[in-house]
Amino acid sequence: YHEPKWWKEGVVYEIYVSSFKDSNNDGIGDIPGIISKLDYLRDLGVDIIWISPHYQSPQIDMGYDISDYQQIHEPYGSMEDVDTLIEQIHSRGMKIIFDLVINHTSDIHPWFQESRALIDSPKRDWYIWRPPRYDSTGKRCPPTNWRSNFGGPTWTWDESTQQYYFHIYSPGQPDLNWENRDCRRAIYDTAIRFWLDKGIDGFRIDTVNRYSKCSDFPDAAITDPNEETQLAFQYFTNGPRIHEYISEVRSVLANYDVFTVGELPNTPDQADVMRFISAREKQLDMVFNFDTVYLGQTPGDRFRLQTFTKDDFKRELTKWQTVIQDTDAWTTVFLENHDQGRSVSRFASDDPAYRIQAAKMLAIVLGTMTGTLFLYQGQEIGMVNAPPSYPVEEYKCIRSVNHYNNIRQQTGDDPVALSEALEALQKVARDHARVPMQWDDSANAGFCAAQAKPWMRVLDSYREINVANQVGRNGSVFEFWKNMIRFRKQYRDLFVYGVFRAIDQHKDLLVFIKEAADGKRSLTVANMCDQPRQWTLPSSFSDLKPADFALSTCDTQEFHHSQLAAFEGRIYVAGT
Ligand code: TEU
Ligand code: CA
Repeated sequence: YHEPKWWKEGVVYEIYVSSFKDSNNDGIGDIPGIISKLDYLRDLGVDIIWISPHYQSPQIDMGYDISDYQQIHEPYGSMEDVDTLIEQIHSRGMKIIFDLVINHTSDIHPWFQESRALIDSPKRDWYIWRPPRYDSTGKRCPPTNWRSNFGGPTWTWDESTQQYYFHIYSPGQPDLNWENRDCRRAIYDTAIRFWLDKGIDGFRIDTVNRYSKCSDFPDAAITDPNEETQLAFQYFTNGPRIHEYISEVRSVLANYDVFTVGELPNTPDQADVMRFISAREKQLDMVFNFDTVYLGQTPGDRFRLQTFTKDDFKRELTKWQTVIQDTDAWTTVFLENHDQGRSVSRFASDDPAYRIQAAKMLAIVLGTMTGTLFLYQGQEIGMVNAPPSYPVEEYKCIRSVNHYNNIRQQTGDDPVALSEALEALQKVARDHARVPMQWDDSANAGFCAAQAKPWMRVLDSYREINVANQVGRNGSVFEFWKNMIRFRKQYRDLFVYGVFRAIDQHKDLLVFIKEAADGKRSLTVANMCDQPRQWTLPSSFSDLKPADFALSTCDTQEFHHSQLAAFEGRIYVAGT
């Protein structure tokens, strides 16, 4: 049994501010642009809007490098615009959450500037500084051999004070030292209380399990002998004081009706996850587990592609459904965000012959799963990855650019290695989610005016895949999602809160049952391949009536013929 809450039932929609809607034609999405699309989101059935970081930032990592927690990134608009956004969202009965990025700041944040200025600066200890080591030849080396998330060492040398500072991400994102109490207090006041007092409804918490680092900073085992740095997640993920810190954050939030959803990278162990999400632990309300979206990538080496099967997909996608069942924990349901390629391309098919069916099939699967449902902008119209012909210069993400440049350097521009690198970008780069939203079929897809230059190139697929030709059109992906969301809310006992049971059939089929406390039952059937498949009704549904056939991705009138078309999905609801 899960206690009903607004943040469990609400459908969350992530907006990537710079790519959603540009209101003043400087090529960068902005807050007024978001405001102009609120009715569109309301119409889709969105309840909660999460916006990517809108704070002042040099944008080394698209705003996940904050230089002032209380200022707005200028191209996005003013504080007044943000106040208006909050008010306009609330006046439509929706909620808004912000991105909370407090593992690190930008290196131009005044705190870091002060910290780096002098070894005995009062803020020196607000970041993580260490003296160098020297190898047998007397060469200066970083304090550990750890690899950062965007490539290269986790340490950057500071010439003037002759020490290294620590960063899990880029050198432009130094990690805050959570061991320092004054530093933690400053975070709570400036990054958290300030915005709660403006009336927002919660936070998506960036990389929430990395505040506490191991205390002794040992070298990592050498798993890549040819590399200068080694995988070292275990030394800066789920460290010894992490739950103490999150308890503190929680107590700051205690007097507000808000919720938290935290990112939980590199935490495969279920017991570790439960410590974050079990209600009695009083930590977070839910987390994003990345096991599904990591499929096809190598842990710690995103662009080293791996194959995965439909069984892998089914297993990872549904794992938390059963884990949370008999506990007081809650979970999330999602396949996309600003760090991942498009779900239709990665987990179904973006072949023009199938992509509409495929997008609807994924909608049926996600829309009937237990947990808080998160959609990412463009997912509601079935946007797909950039094609293989998208030129490498158009990839802008720091992670993609670093990777490609590394391969160039390491291989001396070897054409085979470069084409492999481009292939990896085409599959799993973060850029696919960051291209402009496709609003209509005018030049620049209606994201900005034709004469303006969007900060990232618009995908050519905007001519076929756009909001204008889907809203109000029968059979479109948008109308399907809208219907699905309405249906999910109508049967929230089943779909949002119900008990999940997987039914093993063919490897290409995902079949599961949901049960509500009052005996209502639903059956979700999805064909995940581009060929028709036979299926059989589970025995517990043998009394199914034609009227129980609730929703299908196909215009079929037959209610349970034994064949599913390519990428067909269906839902049956019995016992109403
Ligand atoms: O992502 C966290 C993040 O990138 C990793 O922990 C990720 O799971 C890992 O790299 C796996 O390969 C957040 C933001 O969503 C992302 O956009 C930021 O770049 C990052 O934090 C740094 O703030
Ligand atoms: Ca703009």
